[in-house]
Amino acid sequence: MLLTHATLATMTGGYALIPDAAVAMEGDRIAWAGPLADLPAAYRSLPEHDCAGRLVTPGLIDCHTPAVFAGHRAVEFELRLKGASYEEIARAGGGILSTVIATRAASEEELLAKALPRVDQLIASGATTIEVKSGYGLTVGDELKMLRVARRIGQSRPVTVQATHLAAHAIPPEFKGRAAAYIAEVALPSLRQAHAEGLVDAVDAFCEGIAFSINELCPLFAEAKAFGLPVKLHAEQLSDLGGAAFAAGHGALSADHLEYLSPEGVAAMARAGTVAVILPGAFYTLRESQLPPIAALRAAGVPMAVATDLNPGSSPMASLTLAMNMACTLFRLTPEEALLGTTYHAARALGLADRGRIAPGLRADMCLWDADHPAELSYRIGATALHQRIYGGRLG
Ligand code: DI6
Repeated sequence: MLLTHATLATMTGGYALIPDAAVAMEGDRIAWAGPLADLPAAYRSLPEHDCAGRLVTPGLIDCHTPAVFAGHRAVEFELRLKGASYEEIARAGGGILSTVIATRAASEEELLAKALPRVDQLIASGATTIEVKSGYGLTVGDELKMLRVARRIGQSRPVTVQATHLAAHAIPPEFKGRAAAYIAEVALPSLRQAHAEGLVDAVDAFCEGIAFSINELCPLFAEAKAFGLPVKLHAEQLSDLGGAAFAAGHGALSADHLEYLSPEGVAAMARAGTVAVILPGAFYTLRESQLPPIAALRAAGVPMAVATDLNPGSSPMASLTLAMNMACTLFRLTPEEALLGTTYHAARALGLADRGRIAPGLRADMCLWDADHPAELSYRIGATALHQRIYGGRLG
């Protein structure tokens, strides 16, 4: 297929636009991209799709979504409005653990049926690749169930799913006060089995006072390394436990949240090339007042990705363009940084070198927008300007 008359943001170097551009595709790959006037003769006879001047960007990538779960937490939303904090609710047995109870009770079929409409909303906001985490099962069987659902989402919808093992998300009541035992008896065995069944692409954990310490996570990251699986970490969301530097020391793909990130953490991430995944939906929902150190990350050259964190507790948000809007308004990212954050840098946060930009050899995942400038994607609040997606070289 050949796209013509596109206003092209390749994201290969910021969002400098190529007006009246063409993109030639062969199979699921991009063969050529540039000004239509320069289109090589070899591609001129491809079936043409006229973009009529629309903005064309790489397909968006949501690199942090615990999108598989049962139940909802609207009651906690009300409790927080009455003054309870996220941590208080978690410590009282609500929070993540309330979603765990509902998720354990749901079958694989039920979880898939509940997840697909959420994924459809992400797709409607321009997503062509999403990450899906486990982390609401917290038994070997239930973590595997969630990871199977993640794989089935990718088979059921035109979207690439990267499955992340997040058994170290919370300590279930049966392991209360025994974090190390939980890691040994649930997190590690579920990781081994998930790896053996080809269900896992990366390993994540929640480093926090209400979850796991660095020391408790060491065996998990060692096991991930033994399997050749990349690691990532929820770090410095509610307090500074040095999680980002720990993750960077393990060559992590990303450290995520980062509101309480220290200058040492920024420096460690810069050294390791660890992507900072910022999650404005959780910041907004929890009415957090501590901002992630965006200026320091920018100054240190740490790549910043933006994701929805689509989950029932801290970020019930299923729109990547809304996440971009919030990243700009709440965190002062530029619209250019926000778009890099849902394309090239999000791909890096997932360890995917074959997408996130429009260039020969990369996957032909793109979005056509009813917009003529990329800043419009971040500027609109809660309205999608998506006209059409191209997924693996196919329209639709
Ligand atoms: N931090 C988050 O924001 C999500 N997970 C995490 O570790 C929220 C999980 C939840 O509240 O259900």
